[in-house]
Amino acid sequence: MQDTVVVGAGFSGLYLIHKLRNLGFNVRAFEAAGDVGGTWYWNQYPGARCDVESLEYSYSFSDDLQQDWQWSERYATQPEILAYAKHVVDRFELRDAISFRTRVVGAEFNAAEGMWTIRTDRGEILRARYFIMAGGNLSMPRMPEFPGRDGFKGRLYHTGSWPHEPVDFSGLRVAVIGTGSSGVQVIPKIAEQAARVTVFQRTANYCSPARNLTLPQDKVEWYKRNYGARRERARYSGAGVAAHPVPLYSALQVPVEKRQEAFEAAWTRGGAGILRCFNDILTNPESNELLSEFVRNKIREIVKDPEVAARLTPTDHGIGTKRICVDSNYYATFNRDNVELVDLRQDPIVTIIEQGIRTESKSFDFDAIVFATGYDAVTGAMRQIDISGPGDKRLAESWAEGPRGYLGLLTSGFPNLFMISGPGTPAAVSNAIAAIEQQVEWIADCMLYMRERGYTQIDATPEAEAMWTDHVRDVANTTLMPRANSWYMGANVPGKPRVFLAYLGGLGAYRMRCADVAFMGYDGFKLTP
Ligand code: NA7
Repeated sequence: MQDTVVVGAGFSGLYLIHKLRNLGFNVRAFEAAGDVGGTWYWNQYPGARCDVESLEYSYSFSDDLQQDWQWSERYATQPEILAYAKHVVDRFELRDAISFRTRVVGAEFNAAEGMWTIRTDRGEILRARYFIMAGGNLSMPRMPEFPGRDGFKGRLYHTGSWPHEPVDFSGLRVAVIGTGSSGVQVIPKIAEQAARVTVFQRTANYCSPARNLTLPQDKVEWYKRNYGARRERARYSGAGVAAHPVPLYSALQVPVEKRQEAFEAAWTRGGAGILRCFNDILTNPESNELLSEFVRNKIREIVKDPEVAARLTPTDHGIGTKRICVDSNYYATFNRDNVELVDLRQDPIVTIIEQGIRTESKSFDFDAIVFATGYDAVTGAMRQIDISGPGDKRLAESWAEGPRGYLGLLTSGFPNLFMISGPGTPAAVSNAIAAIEQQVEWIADCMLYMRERGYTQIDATPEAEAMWTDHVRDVANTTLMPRANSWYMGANVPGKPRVFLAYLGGLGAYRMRCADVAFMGYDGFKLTP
């Protein structure tokens, strides 16, 4: 019998298996994909890469691993990250714990026995004391319900479930719907190949240039010599990234020319760190507007056709309030003759037709349509599973008004059901691997504590859960982020409750809070012998 069933074999699931096995727990993981890697298994679209630098977006738990692995670029490509995940599974001999191409479809908790009964889509039924959700926060691709979609005669793709064979767009007329991080990455690549690319944009987005490069050997060696200190700094930082500056000043506190200099320097450095060139970009509307306008001006400089530039220029939200995109040649791609931009706010899609897409004003013929339309983020993967706690309490009902949880690690009424990268944790707004490591280690310590003291059940108290849920909301409300219609707010999924899904207090502060709660004997949790 298993002690522990884990859903998912991405970076959370792999580290969980490794960590818990080393503590003597018996772990079985289920993974819907054909191999490990989670989001990096599914997102095999051209141009897919991480928007956190590779020397930071990697495990820190094994110094041998971080010393041996060679990242080749500043921002790792999807194939390189997938190769890394495969290396980890082989290096730590984790593969035998994982059942691939198997989905967990349901789970019920038996209160008398203190055990979960877990069902898979292959008809397997298991019992386990601990049930751990490691299914990822960007793992449920969303395909909007445009009428006529199934009647399209050409090829349909979603960036989040891309074929594993190469896709050749040469000579084809391709539509791309969506201009978030995935669209911004895939559009320049398709434009290099296809005869014509038509981009359907609902919301113009801010992009910061990646300034990607082959990692210089001296930088890699410096990092490896200093990995201990870099990782420690990342662990206690806001976003789990050591290289992000820790700004001291408000954008309004410095003279105009100094501010411009700082904006230019951040633009030249590239990456999401541009949001940290001052300490109030995400909290003060005036500061935010200054940086937003700086980037708008960059768009106007890069894009030659002023009308296209205007359509690409975000005006309905401030920079960083939706996730900033880290791009390579996105805006410049609109200077190509084979690329056109349709603004869906001016000319919405009416229907998909056999030959392509019809908007209010026009019909377009396409050979392929690429949906870069994002995910049912953070809660989507968990809500796919029919979970019921004691007294037949259903998770879907418990979360009807929005997800709840204490520290985002357990949700009241569902004992021994741990969540990684769940709602109310900093994972979605941090270097995900740094956030994952902290949560895996907290859960493993908790399971060890329970085993050593003879506890068999842990549950969040309703009071602690209510306090944390309110705190997550209150912290979000000190920022500008809830104002935007982002996936962080659930705004991209029709009918999803409008709740900020991540904890914005920072990874370091969250880590300390979790550690204090454990130190106080798991304060806010009910432990049952
Ligand atoms: P995102 O960031 O959610 O982007 C999805 C894009 O698709 C975005 O531009 C959406 O416009 C657009 N979209 C979604 N639904 C529709 C419909 N119905 N019609 C037209 N356009 C639509 O997903 P990504 O995959 O790009 O990135 C997800 C995360 O992965 C990213 O933030 C990084 O953390 C990595 P909208 O802005 O909602 O108006």
